Amino acid sequence: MTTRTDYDAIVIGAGFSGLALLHHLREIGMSTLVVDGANGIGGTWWINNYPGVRTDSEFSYYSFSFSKEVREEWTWTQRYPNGEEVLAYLNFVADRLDLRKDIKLNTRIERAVYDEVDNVWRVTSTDGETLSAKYLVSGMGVLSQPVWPNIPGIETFRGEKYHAARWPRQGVDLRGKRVGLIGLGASGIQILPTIAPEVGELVVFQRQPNYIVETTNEAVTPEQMQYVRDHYDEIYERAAAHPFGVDMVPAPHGAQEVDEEERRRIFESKWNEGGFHFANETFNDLATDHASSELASEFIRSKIREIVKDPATAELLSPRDYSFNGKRIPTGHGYYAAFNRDNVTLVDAKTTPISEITPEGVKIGDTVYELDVIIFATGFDAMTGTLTFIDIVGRDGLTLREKWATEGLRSNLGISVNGFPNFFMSLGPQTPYSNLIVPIQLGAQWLQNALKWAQENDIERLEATPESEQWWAEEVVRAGNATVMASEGMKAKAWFMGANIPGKPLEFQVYMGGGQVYQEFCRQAAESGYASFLAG
Ligand code: N01
Repeated sequence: MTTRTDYDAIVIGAGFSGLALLHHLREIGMSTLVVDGANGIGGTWWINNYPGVRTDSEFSYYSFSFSKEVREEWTWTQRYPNGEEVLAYLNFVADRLDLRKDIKLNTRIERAVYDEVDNVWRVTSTDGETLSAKYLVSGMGVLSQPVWPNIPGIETFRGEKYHAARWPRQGVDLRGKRVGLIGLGASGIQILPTIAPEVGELVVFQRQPNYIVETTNEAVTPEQMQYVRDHYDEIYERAAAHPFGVDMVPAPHGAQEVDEEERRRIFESKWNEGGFHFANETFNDLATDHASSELASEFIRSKIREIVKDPATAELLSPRDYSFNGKRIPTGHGYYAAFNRDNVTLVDAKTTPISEITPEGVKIGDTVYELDVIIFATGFDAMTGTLTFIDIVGRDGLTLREKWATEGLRSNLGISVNGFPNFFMSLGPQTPYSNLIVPIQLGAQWLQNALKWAQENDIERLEATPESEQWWAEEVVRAGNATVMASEGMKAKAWFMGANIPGKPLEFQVYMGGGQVYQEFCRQAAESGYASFLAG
C-alpha cells in the first residue's frame, strides 16, 4: 500500500534546476512543490547579486530549449546577460509556464528524513513545518554555500564587510570609499572593474592569479535574436554534444600540431572573439596536454603584459605556479585594464599572506591597509557544501554528510546515492564540468523519464546500487586524471578538486570526461531498465 503524502515530489531550490524540475515533473502528473529559502526565485542568480554579476556563457546557449513559448517570446538584450536580466528571464519562465503557484519561497529546509517504513521523505523547514513527499529532489545548486576565509580578527573589522554571494539586495554605496577586495575567482574578477570607477581607492589582495579570458559585451541585435529563435534546436544540440556544454565548434588541431606563427594567429583570433572561444575553439588539447596548456598560459601572460602598463603589476597578475585550465576559467570584462587605474592597487598576498584583519583594515607583514569596506569573494564549498550543510538523512539514520565523509564521494552519475532511496540530485557532485544549463535541462528530462517508468512499472524505490557507485567513482577518477585539471587543479587549489576548503578530501568534485559522454552514460542507464538504480 502506498502511504499518502502531501506531494509526490518536493524539490529544494527555485533556480534553473528547480524550475526545470517542476515543469518536467508536472508534465507526468506529479504534484510537486518547490521550496526555497530566498525571497525570490532565481537560485544562484538571486543570491549572487554582487556588482558586475553576469553570465560567463553567451546568451544563445544560456537558456532552456524545452519550451517553445519561452523561446519564442523571450528576448535577450546582452551577449553576456547581467544578473538582473537572467533573473528577469527566470521570472518570465516561471510566469509563462505557470510555475509560481507551486513554489514556496522564504522556506529554508534544514532536515529531510527518509522514513523507510512508509517509503516517504519528511522535509522540515527552519520554521518547524514538516511536509512529506515520495520523492525528494535537490536543486540546490553547485556553488551555493559561501565560505568566509579563516583570517584571524575578521570579526574585529570596524568597517563594512560583505561576501560576494551574500550581497545586500538593496545594494551597497561604495562611492568614494576605501575598499579592499579579497578573492579573485570568477566573482572577484567581475566585481573589480565594475566598482573601480566609483570607489575612492581599491586595494586588491591577490593570493593566486587566474588566467582570465577577456571579452566585450555587445547588445544583441533583433537579427541575432531571431537567428537564435530560428535555430534553437541546433544550437542546443551542439551545446549538448560539446564536452563543456557550450555552442562552440571544437578545434581540429592540438596546439603543438601547428607552427608558432599559426598558433599565435589562432590564439589571437579567438582571444579577439572573446571569453570561452579562446578555451574551446583554439586547440583541442588545452585541457588534456600539459605542454599545450602551457602554450595557452604563455599567450595569456603576453596579453597581460600588453594590457597592464606597469610591468611589476603585469608580472604579479601572471600565473606561474599552474597552467591554463588549472582553475575554472573566468570571462573578463576589462579586468586587466582596470589595473591601469590610479585608484587600483594590487597587493601580493601570496609571498606574505594576510596575517590578520584588524579593526582598521587588512594586515600583511608590518603594513595595515586601512579600509572602509572589505569585500570577500572567497568562493564556495562547491558541489557537496549545500547538500552536507543541511541534514539529509537516509536509511538507518545515515546522513549524506556521514556517508561521503566515511566512503568518499559516492553516487551513481551524480543523480542518486545508495542508502537514500527516491532522493535525486540535479547537478549533484560528480556531474559534468560544464555550462550548467545543459545538464540541468537534460537531467530534468532524464528524471522525468525515470519516474514515469517507475510509476508505470510499480517500482517503489529508485536508489543507486553500491556497484554503480563504485563504477562511477572509478570513472570520475579515470576521466579526471586524463586532464590537466588533475595536477594543475591541485596546484591551483581549485574548488573542483575540493582543494579550496582546508580539510576537505582532495578528489574530483565534478566529472571531467565531457558532458556528451556523461549524457551517453545516462542514456545507457535508462535503456538498461534503470538497473543501476534498483538497489531498493
Ligand atoms: O570563488 P573561487 P568565486 N586570502 O573559489 C581567494 C562560479 N561563478 O566565487 O586562488 C586571500 O573561484 C582565492 O585565492 P586562491 C564559477 O564556476 C560563476 O570567484 O585560493 N585570498 C580565490 O582567488 C567559479 O569558478 C560566475 O589563492 C583568498 C578566491 O578567493 C565559482 O563560481 C561568476 C583567501 C575564490 O575564488 C567560484 O567563483 C561567479 C584568503 N584567505 C562565480 N581565501 C559566472 O559564470 C580565498 N581566497 C559569471
